[in-house]
Amino acid sequence: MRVLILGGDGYLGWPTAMAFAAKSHEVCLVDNYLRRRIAMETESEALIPTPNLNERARIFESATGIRLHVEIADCADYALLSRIVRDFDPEAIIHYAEQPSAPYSMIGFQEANLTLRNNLGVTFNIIWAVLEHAPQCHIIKLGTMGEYGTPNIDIEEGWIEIEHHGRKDKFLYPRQAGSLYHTTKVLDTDLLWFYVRTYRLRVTDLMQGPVYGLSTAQADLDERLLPNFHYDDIFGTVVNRFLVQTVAGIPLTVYGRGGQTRGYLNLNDTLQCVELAATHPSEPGQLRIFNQFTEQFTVNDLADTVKRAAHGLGIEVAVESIPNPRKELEEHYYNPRHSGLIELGLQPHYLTEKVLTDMLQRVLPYRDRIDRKRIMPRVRWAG
Ligand code: USQ
Repeated sequence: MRVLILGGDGYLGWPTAMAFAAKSHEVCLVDNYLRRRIAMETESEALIPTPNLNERARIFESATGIRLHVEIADCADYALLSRIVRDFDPEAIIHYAEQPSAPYSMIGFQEANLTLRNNLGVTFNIIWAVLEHAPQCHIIKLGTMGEYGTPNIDIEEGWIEIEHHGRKDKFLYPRQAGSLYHTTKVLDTDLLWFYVRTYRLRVTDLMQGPVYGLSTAQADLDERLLPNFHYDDIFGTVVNRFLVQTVAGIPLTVYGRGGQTRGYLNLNDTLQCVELAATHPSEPGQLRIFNQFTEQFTVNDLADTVKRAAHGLGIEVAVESIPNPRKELEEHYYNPRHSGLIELGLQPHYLTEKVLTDMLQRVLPYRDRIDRKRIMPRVRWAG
């Protein structure tokens, strides 16, 4: 299969590219280094140095003999993206090319504006490049569980049937996100759904929870192939942050009461889910939605599990509740369905103490690179 990966330099894009290439798919990656640039601007660079995309592709080729096509280009530039789609003629596009940080999107006008324009603009350009040059291509869009928010009813897989005054119909499940970043993902969904029902595009929307992990079959071939691993308050996700805090001897930063429940997944399960979606494409005119996570827990549960894993390695870490910089419920009902990907064949890797211990051991050699000023939240949801 010819697979075009947009946002190929990212935490998920890079390991996805290597995983598809290792399975003999032809892979083209596109990235404009937006995340690297805004991570530098906000003093939030990744813990482990990562070579640029062309260098990573060369290292991967010398380790495996497999060539990746790399395009350093901005997907928000329609002429560039449309030329790439026309020339590569993909059978699947995996769309990660978005500003992915909720805190970044809440800094102020410039950052919110960049997030809105980039995320919506790129999604719109993909839709049009596919309509014009590859109408059979399957678009796999990374959405987020955060689009749903934390409603006080069960969360369905993307759709809900509603009975009203004796009549029934099926609608997108209500979405009410908690940051501007998450809201851009809601808007993406509406945009895609309009073009799916009007122009018969084939789309899969993967509503993903926070991802953790470093190690994948290909990343383990060479330290320089590891994904970008952020631990800062802006780009770091909570599990990765807690592990780095443990190694640095900093109390784990539970925001507020710590009852916030989310659905989490291992990086290797993201790779499986995206591959399952690509090898089982949607039909023309179908917007297929999966809730992409394997297990759910509260931030407090997570902190306790990390603390136990650290103890097993002889590291004692404290857990500390700090004022929540975000506006979110800190105790709430949370019951999202997530059976679709399991039915397609997903075999989950759960967050065991062994997984955490392995990750702690990978992070330990980088202890001296941890910048303690990047741990405490620097961005607050104002208002
Ligand atoms: N949290 C803490 N302490 C921390 C960091 C986070 O208690 O030091 C809490 C947050 O308040 C939140 C939960 O942990 O309740 C998850 O936060 P996160 O920073 O790991 O995840 P989030 O900002 O929601 O965003 C991440 C990715 C984003 C993806 C999303 C999936 O950055 O790209 O879309 O996870 S989800 O959360 O399901 O929307």
